[in-house]
Amino acid sequence: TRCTLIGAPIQVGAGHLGCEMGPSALRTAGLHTALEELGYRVSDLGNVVPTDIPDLRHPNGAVHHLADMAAWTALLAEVAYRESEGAMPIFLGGDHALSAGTVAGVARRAEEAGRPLFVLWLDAHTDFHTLETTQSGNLHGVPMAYFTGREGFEGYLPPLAAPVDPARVCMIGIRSVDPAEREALARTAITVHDMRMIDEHGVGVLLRSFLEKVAAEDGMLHVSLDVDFLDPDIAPGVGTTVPGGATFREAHLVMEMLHDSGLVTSLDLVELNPFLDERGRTARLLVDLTGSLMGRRVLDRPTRSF
Ligand code: DIR
Ligand code: MN
Ligand code: MN
Ligand code: MN
Repeated sequence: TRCTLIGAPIQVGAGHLGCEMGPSALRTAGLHTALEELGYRVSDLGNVVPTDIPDLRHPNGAVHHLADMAAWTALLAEVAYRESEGAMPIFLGGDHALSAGTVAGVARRAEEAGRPLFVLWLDAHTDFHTLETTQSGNLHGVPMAYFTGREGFEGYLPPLAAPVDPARVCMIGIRSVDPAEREALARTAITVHDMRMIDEHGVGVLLRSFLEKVAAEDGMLHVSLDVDFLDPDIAPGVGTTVPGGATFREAHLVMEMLHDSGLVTSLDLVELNPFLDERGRTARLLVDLTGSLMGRRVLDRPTRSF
């Protein structure tokens, strides 16, 4: 099997600078080698960066860097579509605004393959704002609304080839939702598992029921991993830490179950901010989690301390 690394150093969707260094930190932490050790043929395309930034403004004055996000979305949708044939693309972020493009692109690929696309969203946040409802104006808060086809993006972000059916989206790890997002989510079929659900049922039970749905429909599965899904104690390298996140083992269990399912066809690693990290600790954890997602088992983990 082949996997393709694609750096997407977008940082203007977040409220802090630094995600631009994310792809470099993931490479430095040994992502390429970790995948090769698991038997994959890995190609690294380097970083992609958009060149034509359109002139775009939105009536919501809080919104910033909309033109940049539009250009990134168009570019990444194209790259994700192209690279999701015959290999598994792994997108190295960059902030979560990049998922507007990556999910749009793999959704187009799935539609062409005649298979439904499912999305597993591992995040403290739901990222379900529209350009109207965002108060921070940070556009990493809107990708979920965009690729599920919510209204209000027409004329701003590229038209979607294939919107993702909200009934095929599952969010896990949620613990910071703005009022406008909460109201909008209540009117969709998106499955939202907050941290309390993890506490009460265990993450394995929640994930298993979603994976059964994906398998039953022979779906493709895109996984989008936001660093702030993880507890800040184990993953400090992110600009939007929220207390009470997934533990080390909860996160690895998710990844191990994803591997066993054999369903994952594309992956985003987003929001890593190396400027805020502690000597590469969060970057190494992401590489390790990717290792579990790609087949490393507890008994083959290298013995090293964190
Ligand atoms: C908040 C935080 N909902 C906002 N969002 C995200 O700014 O819209 N933080 N995605 O990582
Ligand atoms: Mn923010
Ligand atoms: Mn996010
Ligand atoms: Mn988040």
